[in-house]
Amino acid sequence: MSRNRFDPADLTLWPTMRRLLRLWRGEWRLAAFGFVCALAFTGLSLTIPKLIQYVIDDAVVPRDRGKLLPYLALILLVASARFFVNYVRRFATARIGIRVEARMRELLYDAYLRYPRAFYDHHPTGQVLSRATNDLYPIRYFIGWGLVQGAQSAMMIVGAAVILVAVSPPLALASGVAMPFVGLLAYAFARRVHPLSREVQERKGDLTEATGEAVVGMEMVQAFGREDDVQTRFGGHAGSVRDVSVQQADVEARFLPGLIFVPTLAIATVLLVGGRQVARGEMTSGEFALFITLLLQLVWPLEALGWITNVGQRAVASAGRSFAWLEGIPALPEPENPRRLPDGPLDVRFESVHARYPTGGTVLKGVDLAIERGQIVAVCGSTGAGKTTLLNLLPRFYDATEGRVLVGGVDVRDVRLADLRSAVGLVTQRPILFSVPLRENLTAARPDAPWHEVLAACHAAGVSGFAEELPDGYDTLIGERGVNLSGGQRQRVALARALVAGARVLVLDDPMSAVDTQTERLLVDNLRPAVEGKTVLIATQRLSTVEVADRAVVLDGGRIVQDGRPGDLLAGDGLFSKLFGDEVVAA
Ligand code: TTP
Ligand code: MG
Repeated sequence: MSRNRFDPADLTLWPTMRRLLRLWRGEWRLAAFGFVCALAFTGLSLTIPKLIQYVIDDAVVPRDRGKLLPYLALILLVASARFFVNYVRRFATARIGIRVEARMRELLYDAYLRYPRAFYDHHPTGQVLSRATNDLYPIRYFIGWGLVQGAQSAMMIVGAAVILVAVSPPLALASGVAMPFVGLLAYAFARRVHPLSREVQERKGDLTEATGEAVVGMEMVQAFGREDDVQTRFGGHAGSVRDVSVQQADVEARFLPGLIFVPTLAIATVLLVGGRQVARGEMTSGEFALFITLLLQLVWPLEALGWITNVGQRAVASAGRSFAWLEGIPALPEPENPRRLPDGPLDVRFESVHARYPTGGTVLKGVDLAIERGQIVAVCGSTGAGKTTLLNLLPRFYDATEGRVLVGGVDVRDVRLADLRSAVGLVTQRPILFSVPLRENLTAARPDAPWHEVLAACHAAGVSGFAEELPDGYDTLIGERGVNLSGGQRQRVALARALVAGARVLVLDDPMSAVDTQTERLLVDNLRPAVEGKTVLIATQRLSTVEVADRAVVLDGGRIVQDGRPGDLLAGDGLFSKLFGDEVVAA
């Protein structure tokens, strides 16, 4: 696969441009239309100074009033045509830019959905978000405006140069000398101002993030009396937004007057040199006016070229970064020849499984564990022992670095992800609920679940008790804009959601840590019949949960050090009885 041979460092100018232009492909009609409009615009723009030349030489100087009106009408006609062409061109090209940007964004979102969990461990959320938002603006700007505007500017400059040289080569040379500086100045300006405006954006982002953090953590801030600290930090961020904005304003103040000044030098040259030529009769007054109007008309195209060069550089840089993610970060690989999971209950096997996080040491160092179909196994171990790590291998949130994980006798890497994840249901340690009605949270994994099954799951998971007391029952909106559930209630909703999903292997990561012991007992009693026929792995720190299990295993030092019936393990003097012995005494 070409994916493996990809090196983001290869994304220099041309490879990136090629990829960008590939996103244009569907837009060639609009693009061609844009370029035709640009050509027409250039032609019409160049016609106007020429008409001014004629009106002066033909009507004004000979004082022929009768010819003024027809010339005026002609100039108005050309100007209107130019207005119209410019108008439709902008509609067309803006669409291309917006569509290319949208396509790029879709590609990124699509990739985000497929990236393995490890990707999100190593990329700050802010970066992931801005790559698909702010980072794409230069691309839209360049594709939607820069390319066609650049072509139009180039045509304009060439056309004007040809006309000027044809009229008077020496004057063209003399007045033209200053003009390239307009372009250079515009480029220099863009080069300085763009990083600053980007930085202003970033600092504003920091400010927003800091404010957001303070708002989300307001409880902590107020509880620990950290208001002054937060205020200082906020002040620091606000100050740097101000400082960079001032720098940006300074750069603008330094360059913008220059951009107006340089063209006047060219005009001065025309007045000086051209004025003499007119006086000596070597040039007509009309030609003199042609020079001045054409030079004035060149100012913007020259500035635009300098500006576009810089926008292009930024677009290529930002597109390069996006393509590097799109092509350089492999999604979790899907098997080339996927195997089907057998029907019915599934067994689970870990075969000398090693697992390590890219940032840390090896967490699992050879776990061997075979779980029969329909068995309930409690995975125990002190905090940080690797329970979550072990369970996360089943839905392939991470892959084992060594060894194999098998579900129904099939290596999880040989099953299509969608199949695997519908067979393996998961309740994570800190479950996330969506900001939608409770009903939709419950059926998130299986929207067409029959309502009686949902109710049964809610009964088993202890949701029914509190759901009926919510303001709108099962239709109550959950989350920031609705009702906030307690930690234990959230866990129970997550458990019910996993039961509704109808997975054949249930992976429960400390599902009742936030539930009081009495409720837990009730739940545990309800749970057994609800998971009948399913293979269940429960990571837990609670003896009352372990007691529903047919079997308990203890993780320590990256291996399974104990394995047996919970009652037997408790009677022994291994790690298990150390972990849970106190609870028995307490109870
Ligand atoms: P866990 O597998 O999270 O340990 P645990 O689930 O047994 O602990 P708890 O009872 O508190 O839930 O972590 C094992 C080690 O792996 C620990 O040192 C932290 C590390 N780790 C990471 O580096 N990255 C991760 O994403 C996770 C989950 C753990
Ligand atoms: Mg854990």
